[in-house]
Amino acid sequence: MTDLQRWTDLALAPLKAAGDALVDFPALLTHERRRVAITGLQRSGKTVFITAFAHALVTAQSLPFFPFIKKVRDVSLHDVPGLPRFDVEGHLAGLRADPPRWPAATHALSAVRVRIQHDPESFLGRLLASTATLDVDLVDYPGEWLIDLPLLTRSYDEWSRQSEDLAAAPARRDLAAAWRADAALIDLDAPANPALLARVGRLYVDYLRSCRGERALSYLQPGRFLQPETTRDEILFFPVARLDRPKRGSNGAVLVERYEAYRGLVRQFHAQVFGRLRRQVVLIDLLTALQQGPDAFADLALTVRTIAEAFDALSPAFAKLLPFAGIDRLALVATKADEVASTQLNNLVGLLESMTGALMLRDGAASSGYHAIASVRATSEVWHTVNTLRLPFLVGIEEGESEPKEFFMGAIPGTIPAADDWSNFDFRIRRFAPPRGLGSGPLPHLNMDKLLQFLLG
Ligand SMILES: Nc1nc2c(ncn2[C@@H]2O[C@H](COP(=O)(O)OP(=O)(O)OP(=O)(O)O)[C@@H](O)[C@H]2O)c(=O)[nH]1
Ligand SMILES: [Mg+2]
Repeated sequence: MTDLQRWTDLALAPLKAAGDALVDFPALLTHERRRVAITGLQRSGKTVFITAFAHALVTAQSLPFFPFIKKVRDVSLHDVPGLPRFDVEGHLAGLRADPPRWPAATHALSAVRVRIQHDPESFLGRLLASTATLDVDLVDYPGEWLIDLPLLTRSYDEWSRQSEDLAAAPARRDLAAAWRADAALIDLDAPANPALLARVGRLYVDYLRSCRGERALSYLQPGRFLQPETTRDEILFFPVARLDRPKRGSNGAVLVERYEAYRGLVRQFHAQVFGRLRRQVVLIDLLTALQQGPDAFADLALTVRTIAEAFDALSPAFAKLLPFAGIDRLALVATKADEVASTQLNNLVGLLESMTGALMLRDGAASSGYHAIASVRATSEVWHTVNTLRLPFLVGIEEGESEPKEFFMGAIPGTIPAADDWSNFDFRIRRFAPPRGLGSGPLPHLNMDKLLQFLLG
């Protein structure tokens, strides 16, 4: 496939998805639609974030919270046509239960439209209608799907080369030994042998799972193979970088066909979630990666950068056809910032900046920013004097415990640590249960208001 064909192909799907935005034109002055795409790897905090974001918008009516939207009259939740409803109320009920619980991991796509009705801001808008509408569409999906976006810019052969290189690196070599040994024996020109492909495919899936389970690595493709229900034998493929022109019906041809079929799913996902993207939030669980050590941290950095490159590569094609499809605001967000003391927030942002770096902000968005947030703040802070030093302690209930305790969390680095420094950390991350006794009012948070302002203002 030539680059041109590939781009045209990629551009058409989002255009179809954007059809309703185009026919909306007469209402544009009084009816604005913003799609905020929430991006993040698995367990980075997307579902909690979307719940808190939607709830903050709903409760913001009663707060002096919307300096950026004049006179909010009503905020309501709606379906996004064509997508299952994201269950804001259900997730909130879990957070407010006794004992409270975080949402379960996400296994499918869902979305919610937050409709804000307010006084029109423009002169022309005021002439046309008494109320203006701002729709904010929030889309949730399993984090594993995100890491597949780079496949849209790689042929099977290119993907295979990169995947084999990664599998040969020290952090993965031992885990990859089984599938690599068996894949090397496959005769790619021989007539397809489904049982053989399934066997190596299964070994490859085991490899991806142990990279995640044992090493906390995140650059794991195809991401859907990590989900329990998507690994039927007939869809499995794995990298083999010595494929030239596969013969029809051969093992090699089947691998390429399956790769292309899988890319169809990724393309559909990209169109549904990012097709009309204007504002994007990239959620990153930096603290967990930091805790896991240099390999996991470097792998997360590679993942974030590769996804950013894929966005870069994917957006210009349809931005040309659909001028308002480009990203105009990008927020890079370190989540779960309530797992460190408030004195460490600057370091957390610094670390995020040094990890994602100039690459993300190169030519992506008109306006970008780094943030450290807690969507739902699970800890509070107290200060004690220890040996004449004033030190902050976190107070929270650790996951699995029933009583709150105080924890001294220590310091986190403000830039990527040098190779020798990793062993000197005394930092230990803790998982906290959601706060108890949440009522119907606004949720406790850290910096969500600033992020909201940045995204919607
Ligand atoms: N302390 C704290 N923990 C959080 C916060 N947000 C998320 N978490 C933790 O992170 C976990 C994952 O959050 P989710 O929102 O489910 O993450 P996700 O990105 O939707 O994960 P997938 O659905 O698996 O892709 C939660 O179960 C919590 O343990 C937060 O604001 N503060
Ligand atoms: Mg989720």
